[in-house]
Amino acid sequence: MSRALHTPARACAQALRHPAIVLLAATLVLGSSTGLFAAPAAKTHTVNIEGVQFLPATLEVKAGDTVVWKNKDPFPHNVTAEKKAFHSPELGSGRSWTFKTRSKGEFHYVCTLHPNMKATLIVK
Ligand SMILES: [Cu+2]
Repeated sequence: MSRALHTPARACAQALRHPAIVLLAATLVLGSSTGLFAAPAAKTHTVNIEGVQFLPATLEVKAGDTVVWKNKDPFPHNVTAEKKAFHSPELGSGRSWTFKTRSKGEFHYVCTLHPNMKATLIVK
């Protein structure tokens, strides 16, 4: 009789040990996705195009961040980096262009329609 009670108890203990491992694994996965172990989540930055200028003229972001250029002028502009590291289509009034950064570096860019419009995107 005592053996009959002992065996199910041990089986129960083994079954409990297993979920504990699952729980630990789940905690680790959750921890990495919530930023406990991983780098902070990517951000989105905005550069306004207004008064024939890029504002801010210099923007520093982290690789993986996204940059959105918004044309607030009543006429078209574009965003064209040196060596075409990135290059938007022509952006009509009110249009925006989104670019997700990948490579690190200092990128000087202009609007080819108004070459005096110069700005810099620094990706760290
Ligand atoms: Cu322009």
